[in-house]
Amino acid sequence: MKPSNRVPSDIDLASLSIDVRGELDMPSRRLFGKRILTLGGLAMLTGCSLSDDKSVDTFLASVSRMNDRVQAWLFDPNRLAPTYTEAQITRPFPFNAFYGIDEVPHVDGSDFRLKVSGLVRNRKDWTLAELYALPQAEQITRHICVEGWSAIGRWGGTPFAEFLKRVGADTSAKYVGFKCADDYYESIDMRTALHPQTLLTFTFDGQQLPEKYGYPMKLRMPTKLGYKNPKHIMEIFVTNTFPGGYWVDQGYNWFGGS
Ligand SMILES: Nc1nc2c(c(=O)[nH]1)N[C@H]1C(S)=C(S)[C@@H](COP(=O)(O)O)O[C@H]1N2
Ligand SMILES: [Mo]
Repeated sequence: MKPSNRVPSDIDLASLSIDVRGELDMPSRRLFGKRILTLGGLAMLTGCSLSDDKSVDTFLASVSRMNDRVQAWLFDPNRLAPTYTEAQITRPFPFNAFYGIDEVPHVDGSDFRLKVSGLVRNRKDWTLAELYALPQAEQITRHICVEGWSAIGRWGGTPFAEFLKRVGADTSAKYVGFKCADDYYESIDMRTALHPQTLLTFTFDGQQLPEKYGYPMKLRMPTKLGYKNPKHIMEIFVTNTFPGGYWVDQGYNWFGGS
């Protein structure tokens, strides 16, 4: 399927912006922990199958009309995102970043160390070999970008919940944050971090993750919009202080239509 590259005209990003920190801290928002929006749930609510470009555009337009609070109350965090067959993979898979493909960061894998910090018991740095030796899983899922395109890809890596367990993360903490080799940064809620389809990925389509898709690793969450999925991850930290993200700090909603 060819990405449409069309920005749905009725997406009003400004209207998505709320102070999510206030929302999370209010006791009356306790449901937050239980019902986090998933793409699957949203697809059902908006009546979109997410099976073709038009359906995805309609879906994105619907999502843009809901604010974070509405989303947080409505959805079951344990719902699984749809998976696809090998034949449905989008080829070539699109590249996207806040810069052009010529500026993709180059990370040297041989002396690379993933930093793990914050509320974790084991602050050791990880080599790629150590990460590759962790239990591996694969998924063929749809990546949906707010810019109006979506594509199906196949990613392989270690279940993020498993990784968090190995580093002794405090899973009662609120957020997991990511620092990337470019100036990108992101953060996600702990429920999503522990979701069974959230993978710390090292491969794309059975090959080492290409530079353009986020070498050495990308966090892949089919329950989140594309911009929530950080590429070129250099550091992972666990925190109770809202870390924000590259786009949310410019007005996108923090849940990312998740
Ligand atoms: N480090 C980093 N991660 C990033 C971005 C970025 O610019 N830098 N862009 C995000 C956006 S908006 C999208 S749609 C996806 C694109 O991933 P792809 O190149 O694998 O399609 O990466 C996300 N993660
Ligand atoms: Mo995106």
